Amino acid sequence: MPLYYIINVVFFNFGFDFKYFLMKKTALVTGATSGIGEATAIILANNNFNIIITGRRKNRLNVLKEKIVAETGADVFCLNFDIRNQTETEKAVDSLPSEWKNIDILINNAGLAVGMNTIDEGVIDDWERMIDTNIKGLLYITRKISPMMVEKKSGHIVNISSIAGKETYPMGNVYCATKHAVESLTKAMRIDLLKYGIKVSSIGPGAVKTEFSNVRFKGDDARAENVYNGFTPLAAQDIAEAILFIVSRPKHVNIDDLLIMPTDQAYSRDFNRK
Ligand code: NDP
Ligand code: 8X3
Repeated sequence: MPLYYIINVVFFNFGFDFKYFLMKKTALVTGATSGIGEATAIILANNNFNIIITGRRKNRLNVLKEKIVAETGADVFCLNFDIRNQTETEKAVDSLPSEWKNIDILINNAGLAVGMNTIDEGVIDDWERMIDTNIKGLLYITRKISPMMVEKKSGHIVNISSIAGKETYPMGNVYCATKHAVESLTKAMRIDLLKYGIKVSSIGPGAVKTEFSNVRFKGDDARAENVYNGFTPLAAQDIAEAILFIVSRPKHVNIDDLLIMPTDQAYSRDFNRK
């Protein structure tokens, strides 16, 4: 008789279906309220994962949860916090019910670019928002989740880097530096977690049409739209499909690094605009 069946019978009276948690893996996706994170949460839910979705916009989390539950039948848990705040991040993870703490996959996706200026005209607050989110936030959540993976000697961390983590382009200074840091931290995590059998992967997209440019240009939507003029950018779904590929490889296979570009983009600065 399968173990989940026995446990289910035991817990049946409490109305709790343990079968789910024994058969499905759990993925935590940071920054799931839009773009790549949202598409990733949906595709993983469609592929037998239960999902923890995180972000600052609580209403968006609730709407996404309803959609995923209705469309996929996956279980979804919302964690509403600002990843720049270490205390909030720790409290959010601590607040997970015990059956949700068995996290198999951490998708470190929450991130942003703010502003585009030369270094001499840089806005300090923009710099701090990028450093606090893309580097420190990624570290806070990883510091919280990785010991759980170490304890069970399995897990997979997928860091969302960028072409900006491989190259530096004009006025991209601090954003590029944060994504170079993500590349470096990915390598460091892989070395430190190697002996526990924990996989660490990095995925670096070129231009993806999400809310990224609207955020970068602080709500100047016309300027944001202009970024994608005359060529076909990647869609969030393209990256989500690659993430699904990465996390569904056999146990002995790790995808270290995946750089994904629009066909119409070469490196960070060359675009085939019609
Ligand atoms: P979006 O702006 O569409 O999504 C960003 C997500 O990050 C949102 O869910 C947002 O949630 C979350 N986030 C931002 N700041 C915080 C914070 N302080 N606390 C918690 N969550 C936060 O952009 P993308 O989907 O494009 O970006 C996702 C990742 O992909 C980022 O790391 C980005 O750097 C990277 N990337 C994007 C590319 C692109 O061209 N779009 C290319 C290469 C990499 P909320 O606002 O609700 O908190
Ligand atoms: C986002 C892509 O080229 O705007 O990371 O930096 S780019």
